[in-house]
Amino acid sequence: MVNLVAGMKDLKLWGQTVGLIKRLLVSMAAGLVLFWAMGFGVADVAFAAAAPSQQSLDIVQVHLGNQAGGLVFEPDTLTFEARKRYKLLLDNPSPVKHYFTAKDFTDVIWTQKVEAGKVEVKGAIHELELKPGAVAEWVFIPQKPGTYELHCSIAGHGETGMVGQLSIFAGA
Ligand SMILES: [Cu+2]
Repeated sequence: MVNLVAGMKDLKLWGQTVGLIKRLLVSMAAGLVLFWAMGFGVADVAFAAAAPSQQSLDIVQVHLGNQAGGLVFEPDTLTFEARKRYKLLLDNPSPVKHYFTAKDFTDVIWTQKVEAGKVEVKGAIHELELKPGAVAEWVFIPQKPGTYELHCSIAGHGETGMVGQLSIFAGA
């Protein structure tokens, strides 16, 4: 799918989104078996069509824990607009490791990449573990409006308040 996105960008087809979607639908109908054989779900193809990689990027920062060792997400409530592109900056300023676990949320976003250090990870991601001092960037486009839970899956952390709420609202 990354190659597909890059290819579309190269061909400067993003300005013709409607035509592109029509063509995608036609090619999906004609070549559904091929898409599946290549490992692309129909949903992934649709997400790619809605994900122009040069679209503007809203930056949102979330700290996992704090320097005092608090078991919290700061902030713990985030709101996203469907079909906008976001860069979620995660860091862990605390002395212990934490998880950013939000399975239902990650099921309804299209992840462009997760970048940590010099590594970029492509494709679906369900949770990230950040060791003390770690930073990661998660670039994605929310798709389905709703309210989804966030927690840290380290034993005892979610139970003592390391939880949050991720909301997606329908855009214009
Ligand atoms: Cu934690």
